[in-house]
Amino acid sequence: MTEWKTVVVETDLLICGGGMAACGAAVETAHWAKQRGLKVTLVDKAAVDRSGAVAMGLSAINLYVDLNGGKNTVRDYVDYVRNDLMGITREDLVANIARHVDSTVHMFEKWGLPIWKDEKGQYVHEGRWQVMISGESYKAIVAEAAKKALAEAGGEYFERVFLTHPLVVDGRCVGAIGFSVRENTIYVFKAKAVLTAMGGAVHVFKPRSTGEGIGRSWYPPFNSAGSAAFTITAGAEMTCQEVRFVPVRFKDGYGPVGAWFLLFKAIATNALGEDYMATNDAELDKWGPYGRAKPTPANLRNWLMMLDIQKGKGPIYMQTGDAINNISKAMPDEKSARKKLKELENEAWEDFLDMTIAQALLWAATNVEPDKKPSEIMACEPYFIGSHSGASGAWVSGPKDLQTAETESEYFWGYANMTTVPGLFAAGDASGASSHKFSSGSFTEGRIAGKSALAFIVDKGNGATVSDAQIAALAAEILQPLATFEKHRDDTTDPDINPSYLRPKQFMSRLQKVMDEYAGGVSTQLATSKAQLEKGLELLAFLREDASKLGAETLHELMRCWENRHRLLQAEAHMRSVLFRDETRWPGYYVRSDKPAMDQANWLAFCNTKYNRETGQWTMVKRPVKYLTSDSER
Ligand code: SFD
Ligand code: AMP
Repeated sequence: MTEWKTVVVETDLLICGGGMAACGAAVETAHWAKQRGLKVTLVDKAAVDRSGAVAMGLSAINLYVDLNGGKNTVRDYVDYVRNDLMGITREDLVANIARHVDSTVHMFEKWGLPIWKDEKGQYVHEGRWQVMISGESYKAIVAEAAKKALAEAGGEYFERVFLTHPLVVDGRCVGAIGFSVRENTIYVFKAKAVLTAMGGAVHVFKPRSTGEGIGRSWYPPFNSAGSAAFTITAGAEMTCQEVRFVPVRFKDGYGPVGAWFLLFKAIATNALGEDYMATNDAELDKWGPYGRAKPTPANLRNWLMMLDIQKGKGPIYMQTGDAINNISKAMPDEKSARKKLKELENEAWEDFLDMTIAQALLWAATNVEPDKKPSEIMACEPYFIGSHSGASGAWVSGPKDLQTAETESEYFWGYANMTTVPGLFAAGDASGASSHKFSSGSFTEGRIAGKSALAFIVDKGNGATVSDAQIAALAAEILQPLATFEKHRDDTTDPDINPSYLRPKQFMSRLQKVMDEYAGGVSTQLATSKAQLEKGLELLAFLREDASKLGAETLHELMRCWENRHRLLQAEAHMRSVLFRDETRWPGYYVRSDKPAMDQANWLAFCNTKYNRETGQWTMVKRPVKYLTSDSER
């Protein structure tokens, strides 16, 4: 094998990832670190300008509370999130983000992000919480601010370094290790505190896009379970690993629906032209206090749609033409109606071009004129994402000042957003049970977590030193796939078919097949059961055995190997949590066919899990859901 070198970087705070939460942490901590003479280092597997979920841009900021506008309160937002997640929410975490998020949005605007304004100079809202942006360059704008802040504070950032493992000594997280995806270099980052913000997990489940469309997904494929694997491996308690997110999107291009439903007030119908939300309305009574919540929780909106598909009433269509024509026809005269129609048409295309360009291409390729022809929508494959309408992530401490006498002993352990591993913090997709943060909330949570990590550093100082032997063992493990491929590559004439190794794509296909067929993927209409999950876990154990036989031909493939090892941990945490939660709480995200109803008496609780890296054992534990106020106080 070619020579490899090892670079050791010493820092105070290590930020893992370069997405929204990481950039938030960089901007915030650079300010405080400079005052304290501390060093902040950020590490991204890609280039920060275009990395993570916002790489392509976005067309809306989905979380803006507008506290100063006075129309909403933090409590309103917390109620919205709690209802949308069928009661399973850490209100302290949601409130902490909601009370700070507006200042984040104002910062984005100051840095040059164009936010739509009406004639009175007010933000144009998509819905109650969402504001419209011309956001093709959203990530580049945010990245520029983060990099500038780091530079001014004497910090550093590393791009194209893929982090594989946390460094844990005596139970405290003291850094991370990974490798460059461009040159033969192992990177060791030694830190006093570590913030993980490496996004969610895509391609754990088999995607709908296969064959010529393979790789296309709603959430970015480069979010490959880095956060989950990092915190799971470190031994942190994880939460809501069963709460996957299944978004409804325009079919095959994965274009967003929010602007259509909220801004254009469109209705989606079945193939018979029926509004499934109206015709299936009675179903909502089955889902406890949440079925009648306003707005209807996202998973229940999916579920009512899926019921029609099961009845043979699909496909489902977004009635784009009706929506656009209804708005333009309401104009006072024909000339302004025509003008409005053009304006709406522009906005519809911009919505896709700002954040899901492939959908615009698909529209163009299939001659779609949105004012004339409806477009098919469908429920996607499941994703793991703590920042949108799913909730999976690490179990983190809340802020002290928001705790009540009932919550403090359960939800607070010293530093906001610290996981149960001292020195390891999490934000954005990486932290669980605080959904609906979106881009602005993730950035905000990064700010909160970063500042809290600095407080930890100031209080606790140095951790134990990671030994050279530990580093050498991890480096050997990281590079093993290259050695395996090199050793056996000439054993066969076709490098894809070899009894001594499997390539990362083959590994991923096997993982996805197990998840799809046994854990409730799209081919089973998101349904699974105890027996299916048990069988799936048996198959995952074999896959885990084969993980040590992964082979990599190039650095890029080495990254693919580690992405898939990360996905495997996310998959296992998910299956075990779906098995543990003995009910169906989020139909539309998944159904436990053997337990098809919600069980408020036993399962209004968090399902948490912990992994022991030495023994490979998982432990499941139920944690209580405690709200900040009683129903009568709201
Ligand atoms: O509506 C490693 N999101 C939307 N948010 C909004 O506010 N408005 C919208 O309009 C949104 N829509 C939307 C959204 C996302 C996507 C993909 C689409 C549409 C098509 C959600 C937000 O984008 C999301 O909530 C935040 O970005 C989450 O932030 P964060 O920081 O948790 O994750 P990230 O930004 O993806 O960054 C992850 C970073 O980690 C790096 N990374 N680095 C080193 N080593 C490893 N092993 C790593 N693994 C990953 C990544 O490179 C990246 O830098 S709407 O349609 O839903
Ligand atoms: P999406 O494009 O589906 O990610 O949605 C963007 C935002 O609009 C998110 O905050 C969603 O929760 C919200 N949203 C989308 N569709 C609806 C709907 N039909 N009713 C209420 N909120 C919605």
